[in-house]
Amino acid sequence: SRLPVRRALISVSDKTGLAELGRALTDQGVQILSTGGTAQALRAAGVAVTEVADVTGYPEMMDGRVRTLHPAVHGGLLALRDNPGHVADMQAYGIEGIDLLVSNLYPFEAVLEKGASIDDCIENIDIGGPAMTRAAAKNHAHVAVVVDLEDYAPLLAQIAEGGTTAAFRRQLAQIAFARTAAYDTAVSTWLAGVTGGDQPPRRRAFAGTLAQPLRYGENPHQTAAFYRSAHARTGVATARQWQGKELSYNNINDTDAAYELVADFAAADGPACAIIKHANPCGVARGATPAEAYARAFDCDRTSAFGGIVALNRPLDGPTAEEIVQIFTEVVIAPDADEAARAVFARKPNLRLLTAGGLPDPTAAGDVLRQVAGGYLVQSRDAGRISRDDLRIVTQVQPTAAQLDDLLFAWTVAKHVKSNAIVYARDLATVGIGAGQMSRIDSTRIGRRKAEDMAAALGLDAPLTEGAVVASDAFFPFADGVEALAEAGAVAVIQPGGSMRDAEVIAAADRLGLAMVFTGQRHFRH
Ligand code: 93A
Repeated sequence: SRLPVRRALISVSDKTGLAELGRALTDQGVQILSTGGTAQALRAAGVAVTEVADVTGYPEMMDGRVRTLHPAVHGGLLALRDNPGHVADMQAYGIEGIDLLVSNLYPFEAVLEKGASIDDCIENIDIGGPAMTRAAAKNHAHVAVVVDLEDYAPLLAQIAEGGTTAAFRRQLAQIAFARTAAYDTAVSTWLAGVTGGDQPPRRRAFAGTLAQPLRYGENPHQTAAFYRSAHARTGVATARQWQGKELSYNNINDTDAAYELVADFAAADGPACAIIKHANPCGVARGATPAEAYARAFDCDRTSAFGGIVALNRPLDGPTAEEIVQIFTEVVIAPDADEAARAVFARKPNLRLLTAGGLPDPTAAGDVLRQVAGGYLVQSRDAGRISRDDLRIVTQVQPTAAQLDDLLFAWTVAKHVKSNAIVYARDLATVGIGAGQMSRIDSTRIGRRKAEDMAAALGLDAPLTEGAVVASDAFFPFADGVEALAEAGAVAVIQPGGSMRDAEVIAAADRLGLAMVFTGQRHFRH
């Protein structure tokens, strides 16, 4: 029960593979209708075509805005061939059936990406193309619709076998509606940006194109794919991979966490490095050089760093690469990598090396999407930032200037640690991180224990938490958390404040001789 293709309408902006397609269809005896530019390209390739204008009896008008929007086209695409009423209408109005539509749309997304003017973007919103595509897809019982260059070959294979199968046409229809949905979403997302304002759009749409089918998801029994959004920011989705195996689902997730973290250290902060495991940092440090930043990040938790993801906010150089390849590392991402660094990494062919070209703007607007059963949650990115002027010192003991630097460093790291997050830091390097615990006090204990383990491994007299500062992503509900920090030897604390028991918490800090500052901003991350 294959449906033969007798009459095809081809209207494409992207003319890749068009000549070959036209010739192959003609060889199979298919009559071809086309819009102006497509007809011209086909004729130039020696393929005979009929202009749509000759079928509709109207020339292309209004700068091409109205060309295929006519019953001779849409009736030909939408008519049910086995419905006597439809057949009678076709005869009454002289409409001939169209069995195949090959269409790709005005390149709205590409024009937008080039930074075109609003008027240019508007003119590149295709109306006739999506209308035909949707009509043909709706009527897939009788019509095959191809919107993807990838489907030219399978289409021709089916026609060579006598026609298209119902299953193939249904699959093509699904692809077609996905394309028009993504297209309109790109337009809507762009308009939301053009209209501006702080009001979230009343209705939101999310557009993405398949960047990479993934071998599996978080676990091998899960399927997965990687989509690049219509307005991709600098980061893992647009980075260049120089070497190494294909990125996995978990690699992409962790690489994103790592790169977003280091991007939060501004140019003025100098080199910064983050090592990530399971989307949490196991070491973050600033340094005079990228190599020093890496070495100091590594020293926070050498055990966990094995098989980690390393991100730097500075181009990779040879010395940094030499440090990194000392242990097994899954992924390295940085804005760039010089020749010396690339030569070092080439010795470890399994290591995935990515360069992103630049750093994402941590203050950029954007949406974060999370799925829940039966729906999804949308929120704006956590672009919250504080500076020294936003801090309120609440204790009798004042933090020193160096402690303030460390407190702000720890606070920036804590923003990227799953809640409940506790980050111990010293001299602009983390020395103990407690992540993802259900109780804040457990996170304080875990961070401390990690510092003790490292002190033992490095042969230090005392864990580096002694004399360290601490960041807490959310307020302390009780004084016990602060008591635990003091017990670990911490000397200064940064936290949002705002607990019902702030007075008790501050009193405990005063009693224990700690300095404490409030940020007034929380950084939950789940
Ligand atoms: O300007 S439109 O929105 N109005 C139309 O009637 C129409 N018909 C086809 N855009 C229209 N198209 C689009 O023209 C197709 O989707 C395709 O992208 C393009 C092909 O134009 P040409 O054959 O002149 O290169």
